[in-house]
Amino acid sequence: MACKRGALIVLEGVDKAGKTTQCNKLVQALQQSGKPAEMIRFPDRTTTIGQLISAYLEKKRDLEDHTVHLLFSANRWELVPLMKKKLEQGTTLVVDRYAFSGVAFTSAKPGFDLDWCKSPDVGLPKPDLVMFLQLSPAEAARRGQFGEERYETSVFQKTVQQKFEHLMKDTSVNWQVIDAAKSVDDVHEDIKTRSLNAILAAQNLPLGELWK
Ligand code: 2DT
Repeated sequence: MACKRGALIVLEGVDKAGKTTQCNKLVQALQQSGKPAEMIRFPDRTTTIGQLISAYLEKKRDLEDHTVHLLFSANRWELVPLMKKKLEQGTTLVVDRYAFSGVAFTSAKPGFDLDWCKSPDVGLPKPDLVMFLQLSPAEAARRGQFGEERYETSVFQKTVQQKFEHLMKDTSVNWQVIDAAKSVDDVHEDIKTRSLNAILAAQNLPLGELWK
């Protein structure tokens, strides 16, 4: 029996914006309202590729910059069959970071061209909704120290933010900016409303292909 597909919903944003907290709360709220939903996060550190990426992020090993970019992309592609299966079965996927983080973080490094960064992710399942949790660097700093992992410095995060702003100009992607400076509960309500709308809109549409 044909069933309505689930929506692919992505949360992006700079560090400290509350992405992971909001993904968890959204999945819980959707499930409570009777909508099948699951969370995925990228990088998925559990796979063989993900373990390499994790060691890189924890500074336990070095990897050449192009190489690690392609590994992050491969880490998404390896999950695509499972993602498609879940979406077809009617499960909404709430994704903590996706190809946009991939492009924003690598293109924040010197010498990386935006189009080169996008190319390995062209054709991935296209999100029905991408919410960007917007937070000023000052507010991010008020939320506490950055961690010890690679990329967790305020200088690098500012460049990443600029790259995200550039990516958000692309009208082929359904970007929605969320004010992440509000309380956790207010941000959640905002995200939930937008997600329920996206789920309704997606159920009769085919899944798209990103940047194609
Ligand atoms: P968290 O696990 O704390 O979210 O940090 N990153 C992520 C990339 O450089 N490229 C990517 O494709 C993705 C998905 C962002 C993960 C870190 O890895 C960065 C922060």
